[in-house]
Amino acid sequence: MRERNPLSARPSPRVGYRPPAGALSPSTLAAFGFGAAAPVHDDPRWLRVALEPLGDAPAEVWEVDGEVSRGRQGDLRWSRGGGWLFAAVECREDEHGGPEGAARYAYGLLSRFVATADERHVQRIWNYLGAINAGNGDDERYKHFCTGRIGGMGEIFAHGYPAATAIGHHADAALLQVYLLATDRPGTRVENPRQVSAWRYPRQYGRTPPSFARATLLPANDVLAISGTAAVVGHASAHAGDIDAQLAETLRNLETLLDTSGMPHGFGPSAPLKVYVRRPEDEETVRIFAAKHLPGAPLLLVHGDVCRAELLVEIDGWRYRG
Ligand code: 3EB
Repeated sequence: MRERNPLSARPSPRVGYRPPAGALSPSTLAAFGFGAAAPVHDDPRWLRVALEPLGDAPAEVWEVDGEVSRGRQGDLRWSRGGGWLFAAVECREDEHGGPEGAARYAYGLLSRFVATADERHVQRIWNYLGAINAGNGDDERYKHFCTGRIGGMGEIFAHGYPAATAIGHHADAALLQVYLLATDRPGTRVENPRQVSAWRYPRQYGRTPPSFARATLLPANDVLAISGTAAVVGHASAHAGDIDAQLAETLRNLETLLDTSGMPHGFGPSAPLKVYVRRPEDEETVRIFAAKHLPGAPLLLVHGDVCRAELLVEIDGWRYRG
């Protein structure tokens, strides 16, 4: 058996989109189906995400080097292998008093679980909640989610926030899904010099600022894990209602993250991306933009609402160095 050099970080999971059949192999850390028509597998590594695909409905698959073990503990399920940990919580807000209580509960479970794991450095986290923009002003559901999230974040987040995505789904509005990727050493958090860090957003965006980093360079320096990225410049939303201009601004933000982290320019075959589209009728516009500006990038488009009502599109994903 080959010994692992203790000074070198484990290679990052390989992320790809595949047909859902056969998505799970012994070295699969996690796999995701999208929407109500996705298959159900009784395996803790499989999560059916409550976002409907636009167009093809591939599965997203994370592969690691090594055998993967797995288990469940109440509302939490986990898998680990090759130095990497996947953990997910699904819960119902009506059992936790609403979006704030559900977020506090989900983050509490995840924080306590990760705190006792070897893989305690959370690199990336995803959040899907229903009716994200319902409610006015400080009562918008996303803002309550932000308060619960920070309340449930334990010690493991005390040294800085992971890269994240928070998107509104259109399934059962009470369903909250949160999942994360962690490993045994810290990654490098990356902020975007074009944007105010989310945790410093001014009061107008809510009582509790969103707690996430713009990206994480994974410990082996081989992949940039990119947070949900939208047309935010400074702290303001740009180009309200204009899908073409928002896509162009989002791409400027994505390119800035590559520059800032020292990753090579451009998004192509080594950058699997997800695009969250508020208005399904914008699918064609998004595909035309992607064909031109993200040539060859594996893409998964889903119907999802960005956490600010005026934003029509958000893009997240991975940029592998080679
Ligand atoms: C923004 O830039 C857009 O609350 O976890 C993007 C990524 C956004 C993550 C989150 C929110 C989150 O502020 C919104």
